[in-house]
Amino acid sequence: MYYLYAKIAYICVCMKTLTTLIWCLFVAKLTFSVTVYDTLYINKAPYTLGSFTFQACVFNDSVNFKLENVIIELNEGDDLQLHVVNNDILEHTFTVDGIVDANNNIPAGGVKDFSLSFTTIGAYRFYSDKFYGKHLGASSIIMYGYENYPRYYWNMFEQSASLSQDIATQQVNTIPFTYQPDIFTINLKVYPDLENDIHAKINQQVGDTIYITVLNSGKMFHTLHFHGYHVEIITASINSKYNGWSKDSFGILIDEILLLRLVPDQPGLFPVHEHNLINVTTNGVYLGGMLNLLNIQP
Ligand SMILES: [Cu+2]
Repeated sequence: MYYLYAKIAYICVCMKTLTTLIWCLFVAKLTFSVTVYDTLYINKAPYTLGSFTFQACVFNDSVNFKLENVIIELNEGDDLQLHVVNNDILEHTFTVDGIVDANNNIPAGGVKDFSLSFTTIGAYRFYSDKFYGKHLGASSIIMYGYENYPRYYWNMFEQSASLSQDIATQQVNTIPFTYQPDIFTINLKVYPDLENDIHAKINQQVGDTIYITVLNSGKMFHTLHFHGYHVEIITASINSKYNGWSKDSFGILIDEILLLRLVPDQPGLFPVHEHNLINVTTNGVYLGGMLNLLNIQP
């Protein structure tokens, strides 16, 4: 009889442990899905790169203009609560392809809050869809998921000094057929400055699984050529026939975002660059512009 009581007591303890375990897993799931709060500032200012002076409009992390765009990284399951401050004297939008495309105007000098939820892991473009916004550089990346892997970001953009002045003063509202950029940038930097960009230069090891987001925020078609490795194109937002291809060179259409997976199979220091070599110059001097490095340790 005592044995039976002991057996029942043992089963009860086991059930309680199991219930506790299920409860813990439930709470853990709840706590893993968090709301991330962030503030973006739309800032506009002239800047000098090479020997040219441009007008730039960017999404910064403070009221002070910096020649860079914020990159937003979210874990899978996270929601984003965003406060956007427009420091420009012109109206802008906060637009995310497929996520935020209505009621998203932010008046000049005004603010607006946005709540974002994502259902598919991957890379998303956010930008001001005003002509004088995205064509002055207000275009960047939200990465949702892949948080357990190294993630890198290459935001390709090029600009003409005189055109940027005309865009800023709203004297043009289309890209002229004769458009000829003076400067070619990744993350608004040129080689060799890109060597110090933690989002651009890849420092990893053989066998790592690396995710690279490539965004074409520019006004022309871009191409990339990898030396040393092939990459798998996970998703291409416009040219979806690329999906699943393993290539060392490919194009990125205007406004397109690509998610790439690189698993290096050999050590070395290799370049990855725009395949149109004019785009690998700064002030007409080769090497510059859109040239980036892959540093892979054994
Ligand atoms: Cu090459």
